[in-house]
Amino acid sequence: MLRYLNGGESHGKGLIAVLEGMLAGLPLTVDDIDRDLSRRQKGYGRGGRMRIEHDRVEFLSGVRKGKTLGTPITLLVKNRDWENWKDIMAPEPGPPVLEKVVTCPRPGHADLVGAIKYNHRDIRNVLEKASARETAIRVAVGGVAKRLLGEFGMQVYSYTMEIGGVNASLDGLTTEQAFQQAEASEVRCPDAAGSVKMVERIREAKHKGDTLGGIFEVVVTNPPLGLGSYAQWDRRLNARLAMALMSIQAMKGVEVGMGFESARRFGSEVHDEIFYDQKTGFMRGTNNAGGLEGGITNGQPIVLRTAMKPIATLYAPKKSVDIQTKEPLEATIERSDICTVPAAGVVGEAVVAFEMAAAMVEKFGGDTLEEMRRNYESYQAYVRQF
Ligand code: EPS
Repeated sequence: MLRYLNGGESHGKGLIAVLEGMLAGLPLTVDDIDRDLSRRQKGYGRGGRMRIEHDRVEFLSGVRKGKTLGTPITLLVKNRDWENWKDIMAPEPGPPVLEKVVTCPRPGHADLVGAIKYNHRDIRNVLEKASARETAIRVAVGGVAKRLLGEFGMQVYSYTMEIGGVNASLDGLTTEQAFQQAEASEVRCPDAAGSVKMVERIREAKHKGDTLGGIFEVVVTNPPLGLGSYAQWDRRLNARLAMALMSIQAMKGVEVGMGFESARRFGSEVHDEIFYDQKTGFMRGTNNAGGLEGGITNGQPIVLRTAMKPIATLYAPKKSVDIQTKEPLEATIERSDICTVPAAGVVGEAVVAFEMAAAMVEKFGGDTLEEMRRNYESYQAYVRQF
């Protein structure tokens, strides 16, 4: 079983994760992970914090001389901003730093529900872990997972489909091309004209003191047929992937393949017909299912789209109520981003990669990479002759 836990406050010393169940013998370096950490920090619409942080991972356990040991992998991403927050965030007992106490909850954030649930009178005790800063360590975990998937020819891509109602056109692009073009765009959108309009829309939001959400797509290429299962509800891989994506801060919906559009069509327009060829075996002409049927991968690329709401921290704040005085107030203005859809795509890749790696460990098992490879290859030979 592959699993992880993470901890860390947004302005604490750093973020950590313990990833347990990774096989021994997987080649792994910090560079594999730092690339994605820096991709997550980019994107037009990011706020001031990203000029402070230069996220890098450190392995505290589980990796030796460039290979995993099969023991828990402890990952650390330090917060540079900690230097500015040492007194405010100090673990030692002491009086609060009054000017940093937050008493006005932001609509749309975890602030109010978190304060009531945990009986915090300083909302900072809520927002520090609820913060999307956490996504940095999730990207680090995803980096390890991607390394495993890469050994089995799987790639995880993402790109921006929509920001604030402006869509991208992906007409005629392969997934790889869309990804390459997205990497060159400051909003991670494959469509150059769409990118320009998205940047304009973010600029417009910034000017108004507002924020914007959007939609990103994650694609996993070359998955083996047979990950996940219909045998029990919580083994359905589509459900696990949706949960992983919905667990990212600010996500409001997930579509698989044709998704919501399939609800508007006739069955004959939706289901992917089955063909057979001696050389390649079973094939499909289309991929409306997004690579998942019955909660199981069908060998086609996995296609997932996720909707992100606009960030809850507005420079032109909305009405709220002070939790101490009960007086109406305008929600606290914390430093914030305007739009993080480009970064959210990178986080989406990571959480999807983790679920795929967990499904690989579940199906092919083994304690070492070589053992998993043997199991994988004999299974693939079986599938080919079925
Ligand atoms: C966030 C608020 C901002 C973002 C942060 C998420 O942080 P700060 O208040 O320190 O400027 O920059 O995102 C990150 C730090 C990050 O690494 O993505 C929030 O309240 O959720």
